[in-house]
Amino acid sequence: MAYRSFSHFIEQLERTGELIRIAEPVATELEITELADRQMKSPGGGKALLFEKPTIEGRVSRFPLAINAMGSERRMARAIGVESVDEIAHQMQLILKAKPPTSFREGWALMGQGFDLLHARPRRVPDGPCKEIIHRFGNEGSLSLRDLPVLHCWPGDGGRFITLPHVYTRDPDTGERNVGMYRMQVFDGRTTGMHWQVHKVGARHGKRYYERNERMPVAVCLGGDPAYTFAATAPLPDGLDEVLFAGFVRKRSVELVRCETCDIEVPADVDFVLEGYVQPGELREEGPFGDHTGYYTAIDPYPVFHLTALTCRKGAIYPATIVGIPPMEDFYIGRASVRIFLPIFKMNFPEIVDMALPAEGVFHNLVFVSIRKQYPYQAYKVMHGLWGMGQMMFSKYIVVVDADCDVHNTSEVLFRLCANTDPQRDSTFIKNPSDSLDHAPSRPNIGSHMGFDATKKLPGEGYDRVWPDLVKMDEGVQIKMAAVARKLGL
Ligand SMILES: Cc1cc2nc3c(=O)[nH]c(=O)nc-3n(C[C@H](O)[C@H](O)[C@H](O)COP(=O)(O)O)c2cc1C
Ligand SMILES: [Mn+2]
Repeated sequence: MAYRSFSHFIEQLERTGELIRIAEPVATELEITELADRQMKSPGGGKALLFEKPTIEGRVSRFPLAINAMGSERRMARAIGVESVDEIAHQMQLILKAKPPTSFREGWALMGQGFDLLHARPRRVPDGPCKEIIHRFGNEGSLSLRDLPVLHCWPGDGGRFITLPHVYTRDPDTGERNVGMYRMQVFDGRTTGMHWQVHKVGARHGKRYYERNERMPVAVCLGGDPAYTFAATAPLPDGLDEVLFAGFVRKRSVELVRCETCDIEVPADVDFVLEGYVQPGELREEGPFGDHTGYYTAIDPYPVFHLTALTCRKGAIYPATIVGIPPMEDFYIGRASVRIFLPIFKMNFPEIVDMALPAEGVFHNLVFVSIRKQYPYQAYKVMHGLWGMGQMMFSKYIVVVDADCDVHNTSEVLFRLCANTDPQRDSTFIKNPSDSLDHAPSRPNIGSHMGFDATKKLPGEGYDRVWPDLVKMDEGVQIKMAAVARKLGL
């Protein structure tokens, strides 16, 4: 099911008891973070919160603020219109199975055909609700970024940050669109930072504009169908359009309108559009920011976004999230991506049974993969494959276990890791790009990664003893005693 607007989604959350409405004024400076963090840290991710009167330096904002709207398994699934994220994963698998592709790219191309079948290609429309109110800069009384209830999230933050932006850019050579979620520090009413990290597609587009010495049109959307928000975070291969992906996920074509002051198309039904540009070469210090890693990321130079117009719909709701010590809302967003893209990983590595990125690892720090192992060193083949695939390149520790281990049970994986490895024989170090946010490597953006083969060792792997069996009860006895236990009230 597709949502007509972000507020439509919020209404649905409220109707199903997934949202708490807060009528009293609460400060965008630290206070909203504290209340949201309590929800995010409570079992299963707590509730979504709708602050009707967020305050900005003591003034009540003219826009309400919603936070933690995708911060549970159920809300994340509802955000993309399903009861369980696995429904989308299943559809993905059906598309991939229609005609077995032979490469990652071909798999995506095939998905593109699937989009067609599902009428998910975007449609151009002349106008839309996102333009109900238009503020061009320079006009008297126009809205500015200072009117949005942008959070100052943590005490050590360098300022206010827009935390759920969908950043639309275009490849100047091919015209291909990209949408990524890159946080934006508000410097003043009409300029922000643009935190696209060096490995991200926005940064690649920016570099091309810089080389061509051309001003780069950029549009930033907030709100709308939460499928757009999800698509902006999804680790799609460079060149695969997030708008197509959003259309596929929500099973409805995304309607696009052209911006008023820049040559970019955006979904017609988002809550806010920040239109503007990045002047390649212009950098400004951004940060610090209490980040996904649970630590503050340092001040660093990043491009600057200049606003030329701000448009919004009537009744717009400002969407926000906070990041910090896990688990946070982003865990559920990332987890949905892993579920949905698992069929693609399996297509490339048919031995993969399941994969999990536990919350403690904050996305890429820790990856658990279970495989059906057939030949020696297969675990290493899988690790190296993953390290070569898109944003999986950042995976700091990969632990490979056998198919009968539940990768979603961290304690079971740690048990296998400890029991089944000889540390020197069963580990490998590699060099790879590191996540820009990772403060541990000696230099930014590069580092070492480590893989553990915690699978049962095969004869060809230098192990010439007899591998023991796991201690397990006989199934017949289990069934019989389960009945006895019930009778005895055990
Ligand atoms: C809440 C949230 C905030 C994020 N902030 C940033 C950010 O500031 N910079 C960045 O490069 N990636 C950030 N990401 C990750 C990117 O959105 C993600 O890697 C995405 O796949 C990038 O898209 P792209 O491959 O089209 O560049 C964030 C993700 C989430 C969920
Ligand atoms: Mn992308």
